Amino acid sequence: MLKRRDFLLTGGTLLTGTALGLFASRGPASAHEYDVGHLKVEHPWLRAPVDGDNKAQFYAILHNSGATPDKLIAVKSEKFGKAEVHGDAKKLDLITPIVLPPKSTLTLAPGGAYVALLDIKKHLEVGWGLEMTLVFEKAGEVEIDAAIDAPDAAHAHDAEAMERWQKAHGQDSAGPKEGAGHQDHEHHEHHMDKK
Ligand SMILES: [Cu+2]
Repeated sequence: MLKRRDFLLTGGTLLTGTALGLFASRGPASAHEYDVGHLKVEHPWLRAPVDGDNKAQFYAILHNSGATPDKLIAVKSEKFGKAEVHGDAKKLDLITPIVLPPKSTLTLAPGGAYVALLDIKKHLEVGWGLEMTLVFEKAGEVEIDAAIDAPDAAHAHDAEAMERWQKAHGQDSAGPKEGAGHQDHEHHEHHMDKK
């Protein structure tokens, strides 16, 4: 009993590793978010590479409830070679940190600041998830599970883009197959709920 209770409590708090991450992002259907220090990372997602390509773009909604600025300085995952943070939407060819002013919300979205994921080593299945680590200058590191959206998705969990992608790839519109308890699928159940 004690074990089970500990287990649940742990699962409801911050992510500290892959094993816990499996459970930490479940719960209410809308809770696709992660806390680290004064920061909250909401709906992390990425545009999957177009067919034959090996780079993707990462986005999220970043909240800083703290009294001091912070910066997203790096993104890591075993699944890609490197990431470049493009924090200045006016100079997207430059690699600059994504700056989070105090008491602010910053939405990374297509056309603005983003993180380029390069040299992707694994096929990223649209509709599933990618585990990654975000590195903030002050708040430190947090493990997240980013939703893998279609290459032309306009926002996180873009169901229309997903449907187009599925049609173009000969899949029905029922979403990814019910993998037997596959963690990535469970992470993004809320996406399926929206249909
Ligand atoms: Cu989400």
